[in-house]
Amino acid sequence: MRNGLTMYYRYKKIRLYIFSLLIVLQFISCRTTAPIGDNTQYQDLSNKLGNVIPKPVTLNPTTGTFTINESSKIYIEPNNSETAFIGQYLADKIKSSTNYDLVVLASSGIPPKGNIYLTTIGGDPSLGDEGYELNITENILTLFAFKPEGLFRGVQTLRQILFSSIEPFTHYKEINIGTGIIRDYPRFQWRGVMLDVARHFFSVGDVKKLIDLISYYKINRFHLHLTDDQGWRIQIDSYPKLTLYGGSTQVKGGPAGYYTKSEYLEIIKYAKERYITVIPEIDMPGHTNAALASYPFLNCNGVSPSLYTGTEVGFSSLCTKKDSTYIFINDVIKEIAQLSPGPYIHIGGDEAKATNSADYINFIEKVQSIIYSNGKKMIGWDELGQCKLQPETIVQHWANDSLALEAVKKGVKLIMSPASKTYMDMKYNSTTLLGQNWAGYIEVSDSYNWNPLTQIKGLTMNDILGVEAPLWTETISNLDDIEFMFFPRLPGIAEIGWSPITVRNWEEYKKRLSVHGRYWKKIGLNFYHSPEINWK
Ligand code: TNX
Repeated sequence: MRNGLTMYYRYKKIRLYIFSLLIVLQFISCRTTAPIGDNTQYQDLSNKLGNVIPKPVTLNPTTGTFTINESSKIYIEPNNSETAFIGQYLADKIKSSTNYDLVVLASSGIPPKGNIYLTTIGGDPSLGDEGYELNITENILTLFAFKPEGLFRGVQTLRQILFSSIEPFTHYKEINIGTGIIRDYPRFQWRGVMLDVARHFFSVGDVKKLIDLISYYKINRFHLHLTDDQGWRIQIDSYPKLTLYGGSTQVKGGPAGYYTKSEYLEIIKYAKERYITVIPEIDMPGHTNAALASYPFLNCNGVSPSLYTGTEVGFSSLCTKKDSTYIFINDVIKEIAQLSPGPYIHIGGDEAKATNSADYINFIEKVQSIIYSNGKKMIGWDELGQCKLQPETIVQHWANDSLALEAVKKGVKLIMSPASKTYMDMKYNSTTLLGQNWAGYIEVSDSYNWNPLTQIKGLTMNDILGVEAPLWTETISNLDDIEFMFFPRLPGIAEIGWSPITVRNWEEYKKRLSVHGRYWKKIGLNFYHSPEINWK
């Protein structure tokens, strides 16, 4: 009996060994570079160039096939370091998804068959700074643009075509993609994403990962909400306690942090390499508890409150009546302006419920002069609509239609971030664990099905600079959470900002989005598997 049992266990053990060996072998065969032929099985998914988000302005597929393989090269125009950088960026992205190690070479003429060519030579000015033309023939794939920025946007289109035509991270002997011509440029110049790093703090590494993800969808503005009641997140040399004390905690308490100037510059550089402008926001006069806690003189009674780790809004205010407050603001703005290559500084101005309306208006107008005297243009939320505004000031619409319209009547332009459509911290539905619901639930279709032009009655195209999707982080505390709230809603906002309204259609968009889901699964993105989408 005992013997029988031993035999039985030995048999089970051998079976386990064989089983494990099979798993290891299978794993190796998936991972190795053994060619598995071409990607014909995914050709239908490539839908003849059709799975691009945002949807291109014009897309004319032809019936041919363009093939790249391991020995294809990326040719770029000579003597242009920006184009060279973009060429290498494309090579790196292709390498990480296909394992093809494509060489980047300068070429003074049209390169040979089977290659990729990026050029701004003879670029068509009517494409604008961000437009591009992707011309794929059986012989060669050429990306033309008027500016390198346009090449970069076009490279995202190319990456998407490539990755929707294959199983990413699989090694192919050759990859076939459909031929045709895409001519493309944005509807709006402002296509932004905002991240609140004040309620919860996020590392430079996390921020870079987010920048990478949004650049895939042609986002060109990255707004950092750097200060709020719960934390001050950017180093200011003239007021070190803002970060050392004011940046020490976050929502629910515990240690947090801030960006040193060199870290902040690293973020700006990383964004700039992706043709994204960083917009710093220093919120005032409300949302300032972290500053008030750090420096008693900023309070009307000269007494600092404690640090705040809750999630209420609208209770704090800088003392709008003291001259020293404006000296402080000028000092801070001067340092931020020196750090920022971009033309804008966002001053918040929202939910200043602890400041009366006359004081508020006076405060914003003074701050506006400070911003312009430091060589920058001012941006603020809806509430700015009550104030006298400079023509170059921009209002970011979030909740108050009539204040936004007032601003427009004063001649300023709007960034459209209506909370009920673009607030990425709103829950998808009542079962979503993260997020809030004060502006309603926002399913993928809700954030896709709206038009910035008709969102507020009485706007014209000339009044609208573009769209932005903010993520407030009262309930969001890590990169997984950030991904879950942005995906899959952000690509829809990106499409609203880029694509003409005439090419947008939810039923058709859903199909494209599902193909992107395949890619997200591969890169381990933590996205919401919305039941509205038939995920591949
Ligand atoms: C409103 S939007 C705010 C933020 C909150 C957000 C939460 C805006 C200008 N202010 O302070 O974080 O709601 O959804």
